[in-house]
Parts: sequence; structure tokens; C-alpha cells
Amino acid sequence: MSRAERPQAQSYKLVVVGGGGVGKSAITIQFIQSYFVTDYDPTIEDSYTKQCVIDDIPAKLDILDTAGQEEFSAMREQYMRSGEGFLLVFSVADHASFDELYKFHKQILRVKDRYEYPMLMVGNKADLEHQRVVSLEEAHALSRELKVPYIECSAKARMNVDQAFHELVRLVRRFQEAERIDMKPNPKGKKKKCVFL
Ligand SMILES: Nc1nc2c(ncn2[C@@H]2O[C@H](COP(=O)(O)OP(=O)(O)O)[C@@H](O)[C@H]2O)c(=O)[nH]1
Ligand SMILES: [Mg+2]
Repeated sequence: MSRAERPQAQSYKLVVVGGGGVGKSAITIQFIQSYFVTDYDPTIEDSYTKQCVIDDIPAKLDILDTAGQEEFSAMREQYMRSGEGFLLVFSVADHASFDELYKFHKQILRVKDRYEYPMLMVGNKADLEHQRVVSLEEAHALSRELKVPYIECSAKARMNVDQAFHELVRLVRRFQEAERIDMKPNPKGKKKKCVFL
């Protein structure tokens, strides 16, 4: 098949959110460029694209590495509106960053006007086992409460970095598929109303 004939991979807008210094840029750059950055400017917000094959289906990922200082800025609302899947990142060595996830989760649901949305909770810096202040139990408890799956990773050790992005794409796919079924016309030929539960 020539390049022109090949079907276009579906693209996914993914957004990496979380407190300052948790490793959002390190995770993103490790995923995109396969190296670990130690001194990435914390104020830089940048987007990246990567083509990959997830569960045998090609995908084009558009990833926004956020660096928002302003909590409820118009800019944050804007990227939240256009994002289709979110990594909620905290550091297992920083309890305050874990406590902040609540706020990101709540804001995404509010902007999306949903009770659930594709998100993945990511506990980064898992290599710092001796500095861990957020236990697995605690993280799992929040994961159950928010109904957001949890994964631990290390940008430094390149552990579970690809898995985090791939899992998020699976969540987005599942969500979009469920929406598609929900929007199918009913037998009377009328379009079903989109119900915001
Ligand atoms: N030990 C360790 N340090 C990390 C890890 N990920 C990021 N860091 C470090 O944490 C600091 C902040 O990372 P950065 O990606 O800039 O955080 P951001 O503000 O969330 O984008 C940097 O010094 C990184 O090198 C990790 O998995 N393990
Ligand atoms: Mg950053």
C-alpha cells in the first residue's frame, strides 16, 4: 500500500496535567524522545506529536505538556476543553502534589460537563522508593474514589512511561466507542438525545 492509500491514523489530543515539578515534562520527553531531562524549564508549555501503534491500531498522539501557573486561567480552560484524554500526574515523593489531583480532576469534569472522562492517575518518581510519601494503598483509594485508573511510573528509569500513554489511549478509545453507540439513531429513526448523566 502506498503512503497515500494508507488510511489516516486517528489522532488523540492528550493533555499532561499536575502540580509543578512532578515530572510532566520528563515523562512527556521520555515518551517522545527517549531520554531523561533533569533541568527542563518549568514554565515551558509545549506540544508534541508521536505516531504509534496501540493494540495493532495506528494512532497519532498530540500531547500537550502543560506548565500552568494560573489555576483557573482561560488558557487552562481552553486546553481542558480540547483535550480528549488526561494524565493526572503527581510525584510519589510529594504529598502535596497528590492532594492537588482532586482539583485537576474536578476542573476537567466541570469543563467537560461529565461525571466521567478518560483520565489516568500517574504516580511518577517511583524510582525514589526511599523518599516515597504516598503509599500504594493511598493512591489506590483515591483511584477508586475518582474512578480513575492508577499507574506508577518513573521518567528517570523509563518505567511504565509508554504504558501510561498507551493506557490513556485505550481509555479514550473505549469512551469514544461508548459515545458512538450512545449517539446511534434509535429504531424509530430519531436521533437519541445526548444525555449528560
Ligand atoms: N528521580 C526522579 N526524578 C524525576 C522523575 N521525573 C522527573 N524528575 C525530576 O523532577 C524535576 C521536575 O521535573 P519536570 O519534568 O521538569 O516537572 P514538571 O514541572 O512537572 O514538568 C526534574 O529535576 C526532573 O529531573 C523521575 O521519574 N524520577
Ligand atoms: Mg514541565
